[in-house]
Amino acid sequence: MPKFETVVVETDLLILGGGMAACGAAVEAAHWAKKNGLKVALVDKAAIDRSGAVAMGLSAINQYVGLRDGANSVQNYVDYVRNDLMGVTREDLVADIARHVDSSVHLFEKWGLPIWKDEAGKYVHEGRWQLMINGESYKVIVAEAAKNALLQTGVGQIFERVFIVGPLMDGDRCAGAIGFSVRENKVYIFKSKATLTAMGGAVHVFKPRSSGEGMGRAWYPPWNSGSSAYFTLKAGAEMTCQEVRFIPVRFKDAYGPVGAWFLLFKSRATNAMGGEYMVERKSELGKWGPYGRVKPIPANLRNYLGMLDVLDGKGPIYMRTEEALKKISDAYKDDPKAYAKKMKELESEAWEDFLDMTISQALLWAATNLEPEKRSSEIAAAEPYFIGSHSGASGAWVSGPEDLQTGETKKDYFWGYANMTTVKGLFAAGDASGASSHKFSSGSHAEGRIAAKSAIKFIVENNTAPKLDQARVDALTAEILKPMETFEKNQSASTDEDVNPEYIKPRMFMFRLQKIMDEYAGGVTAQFTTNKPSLERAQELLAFLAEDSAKLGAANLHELMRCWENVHRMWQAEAHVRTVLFREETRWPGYYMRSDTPTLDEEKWHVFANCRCDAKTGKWEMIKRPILHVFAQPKPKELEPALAH
Ligand code: SFD
Ligand code: AMP
Repeated sequence: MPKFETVVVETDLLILGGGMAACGAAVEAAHWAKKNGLKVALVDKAAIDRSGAVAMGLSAINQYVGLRDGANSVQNYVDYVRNDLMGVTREDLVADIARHVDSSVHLFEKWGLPIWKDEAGKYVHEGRWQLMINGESYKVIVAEAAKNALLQTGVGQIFERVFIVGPLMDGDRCAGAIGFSVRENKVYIFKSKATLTAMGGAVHVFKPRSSGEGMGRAWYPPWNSGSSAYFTLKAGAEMTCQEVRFIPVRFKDAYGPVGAWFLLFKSRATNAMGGEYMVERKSELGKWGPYGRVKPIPANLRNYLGMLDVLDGKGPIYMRTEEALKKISDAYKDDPKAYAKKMKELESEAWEDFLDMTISQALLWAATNLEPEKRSSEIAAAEPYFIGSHSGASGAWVSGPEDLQTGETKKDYFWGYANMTTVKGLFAAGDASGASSHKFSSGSHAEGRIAAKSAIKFIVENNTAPKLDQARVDALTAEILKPMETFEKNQSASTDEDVNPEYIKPRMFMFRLQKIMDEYAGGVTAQFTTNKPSLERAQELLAFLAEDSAKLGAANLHELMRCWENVHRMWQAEAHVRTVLFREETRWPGYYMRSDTPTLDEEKWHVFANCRCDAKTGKWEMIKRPILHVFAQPKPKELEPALAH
């Protein structure tokens, strides 16, 4: 067992992660920290230039409200998000992000991000809320601004390739974090007065569709492994919407996004028989209360209609790319030169959509001779992901901003500092905070800024250094490094490093977790369907898995990271199974169906389903929290015209 050096870093604000939310947090924190003479440290498991979900770039900014044009209001956005999430959303959080998001987008442009413009100089919209960008270098541009903000002001330090395992506590206050370098034999102890977790969502909790030669390919980044959920759960924070996983429909096998095709190119999706499920199955929408009547139709209901076709044996489902491109170019067909030019332009836009953010989809198209102007392309529902920033909602339960609360909401939604979790000094943003979906890359950046400003305020008003119990730190250090010790002690017990009676390698551990979730918690194999006995069986098997986690074995630092990534995934899985079990209804068909409670139950379940694991006793508690409105609600009859695209 190699010797590990312990590095102790003391700071005021600790930012965990280096993705969109963390980069936003860095920019804002640098400003307020400088004013108040405070220090900031940012820690990322990777290199922030290309870390997180935006690593490959993006081809659209999915949240732009456009307040300066007057076309939309903050309330319009809140209505959109609430409807898309089948009524379950924290309006105060969504509104807070919506009123700040445009300024993040304008900063991106100032920092050099090319946003498409039309001839009149106006942003080109993909849809009502989405802007088209040339986004291959999106993350590099955003990271550069974050680095400049922290390093050029002298207030900040950046630690790259340091994997954060879990929280350090001083009683009920978060006192920092513990982790290790993935390149050197060093354990890091970060002591802080406030900590902002922004370590993304969780991928590979469920068995992915990609296996064999495609293994590891997923829509969301495989390196976001549930560290945010683990961190907040282990600190004892209340979590929300842990049942609201996201299942995106994506181009099959390489997971290319569909937004540009549906919204910009106005493509249809049809089944193998040529039928259009959004038309043929429209009547199904009537079964889902007021949410079946809103526009746009909620993402999970759109998924569900397609899934019904697949269940009926009408798959594959196709994105009708050739038809969509023909329809657009037909307007030019009387002028052959203009027609050829338009076709070339459309073709290059279609390829760029993938080259900007899901390069492997472009490679797959090329490898299979797929020319989108000639042939349709298969789409399919992906495996479930846990992300609070897209069309899922899982994350920590955080305080809203004070100024947006009404007399009725303040008691339940506000506890002193915007974006603080229920644990003192622990803040969350981006995928790490829940019930504020549809923030995407830009809203996550804006939310990181909101949370960082608020965390600095917390530090100014609670400016005492938390105390750490050294015995606890030593015990955590030993626990973190244990897989390396386990491997070293036992490696000679078998001839194959991967099969050993005394340890389990992280890869095998992950396979077991994914199989449990896939089969019993409504994964692809189970057609996204589950029920009480299946969930209880999942819990039984997860308990065995948790026992075996003490026997994880790591041959090197890289595997040590893989061990802890999978422990993090396991905790995300546990929170999910418990919450799906708790909510005795089916609210998001298309994300998951409970076959034993197959309908919506507005009377009992128009609530947030929250959970918490007691940090001391390890006991789980399930909690219902009310859904309250900060905006006057449109009457059901007004919904459709008010929200139509
Ligand atoms: O269309 C640790 N997203 C899209 N957003 C858009 O605005 N437009 C799009 O076009 C989008 N599309 C899209 C998107 C994502 C992906 C993968 C694809 C396509 C293919 C969503 C956004 O990217 C997403 O909402 C935000 O990035 C979320 O921000 P944030 O900050 O919550 O997560 P992050 O950026 O992934 O960063 C996480 C960071 O945490 C680090 N990390 N660090 C230390 N220790 C640990 N244990 C850690 N675990 C994780 C990561 O390294 C990273 O820095 S479309 O398809 O929807
Ligand atoms: P996606 O590529 O699916 O992530 O979509 C990008 C953006 O477009 C997100 O804001 C989605 O919610 C939205 N979107 C995708 N498809 C549709 C659709 N058929 N109708 C309305 N909005 C959509």
